[in-house]
Amino acid sequence: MEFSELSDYIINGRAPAAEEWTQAALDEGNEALTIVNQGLVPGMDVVGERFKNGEYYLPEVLLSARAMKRAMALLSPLLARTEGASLGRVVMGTVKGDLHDIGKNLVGMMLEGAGFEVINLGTDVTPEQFLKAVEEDGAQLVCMSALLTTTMPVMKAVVDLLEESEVRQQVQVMVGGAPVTERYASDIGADGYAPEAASAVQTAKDLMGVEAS
Ligand code: B12
Repeated sequence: MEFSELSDYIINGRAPAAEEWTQAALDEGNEALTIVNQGLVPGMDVVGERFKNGEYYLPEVLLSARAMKRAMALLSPLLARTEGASLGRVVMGTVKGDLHDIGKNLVGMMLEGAGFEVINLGTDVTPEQFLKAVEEDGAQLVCMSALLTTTMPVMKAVVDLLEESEVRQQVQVMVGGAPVTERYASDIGADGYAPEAASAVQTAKDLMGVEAS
């Protein structure tokens, strides 16, 4: 099977075909992570390029996002590891005003797969909701995602709110999303940044003081 076939199904927004291909690839013994990295993400990269260049409009992007989600639904349980002690509790969400969740969910799946316990607050999450979740769930790591330059400042609002309440000392903050940079992360007072899901796992482990495996 060629992974480019799956990328094409994502690019062309063909959800049932993406789902069938993914199932067949799993049946053939391919690793879930390989399918994500070699089929799904390259497909979504092309979608992003086409959107940027004005070749794709929102309806096409939505169809691609739907195809991506269908395939991810099959892979998610396989990436999630259930056995063993938790490496730590993570609260994650896409910040207020922002509805992009594909990358965030990918990071969440990878963190779960690595052994973290992930509480996913979804999208459009207010600073108050982040704070409440940290307080109620006793999280040690907050992960925030933003895909719009206009919603990036909400990340700072969350850091500031955690700072104002007593909980900042007990949590690490990691941020990410296409427009976010390492520099921005440090400017707003976050503890960590990662450009993509695999390095997000390593950064999370570093922040939590977990030995590299
Ligand atoms: C899919 C998509 C959509 C879908 C979202 C579907 C969904 N459920 O997520 C829909 C169609 C809904 C959409 C809507 C809009 N979108 Co849009 N969208 C995209 C697109 C094409 C791909 C995003 C994606 O899923 N990428 C694939 C994933 C795997 O990558 P990722 O998100 O970057 O995540 C990776 C890393 O960033 C990182 N990461 C992500 N989060 C986190 C968090 C942490 C803690 C860490 C460590 C790492 C991390 O790891 C991930 C995995 O490797 C991008 C283009 C692009 N190049 O990003 C535009 C893009 C983000 N959208 C854009 C725009 C403008 C919009 C709209 C405003 C359009 C409109 N006029 O209505 C709306 C806004 C809606 C809203 N309020 O949020 C612009 C943003 C421009 C800007 N700089 O602000 C982009 C860049 C397109 C463009 N070039 O113009 N969009």
